[in-house]
Amino acid sequence: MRIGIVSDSHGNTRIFEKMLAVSGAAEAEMWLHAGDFAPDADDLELLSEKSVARVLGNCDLFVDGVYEEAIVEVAGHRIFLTHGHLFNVRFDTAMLQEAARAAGADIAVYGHTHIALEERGEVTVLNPGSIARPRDDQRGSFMLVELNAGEDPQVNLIRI
Ligand SMILES: [Mn+2]
Repeated sequence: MRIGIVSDSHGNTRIFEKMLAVSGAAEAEMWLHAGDFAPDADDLELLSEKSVARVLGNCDLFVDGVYEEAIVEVAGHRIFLTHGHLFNVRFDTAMLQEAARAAGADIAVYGHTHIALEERGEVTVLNPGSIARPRDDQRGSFMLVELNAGEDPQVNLIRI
């Protein structure tokens, strides 16, 4: 099963049209939005016609029913989704990995740094970078991830 991961759209929801036009993106069966801004996930839901799990970022105001962490169970995997600012991610992902392990997750997804990252270990750690305000490239980025039970996730980082 394919999922899409996006973060840090910061209100630039028009960029989702460009993202969804990328080959393969329309086949994502669900999306994760790692925050900043969490309400942008509503626009992504409308555009993609798929459900979008989301969490609050440090730039997000309180949104009813949206929290700073979420667990998403999909295709035999358990994903710990959080924005990252509460887990010292500008330093490293150790604290995030520990929280994911404690939650029984095999995948941790975060954003916040606006820098894409893929780390493989006991927990697979993924940051799609920022779709709207990248700090690691001129182009925004997102991820398409193939998830199958009992297999390591296959991760494609895509620049738009
Ligand atoms: Mn942030």
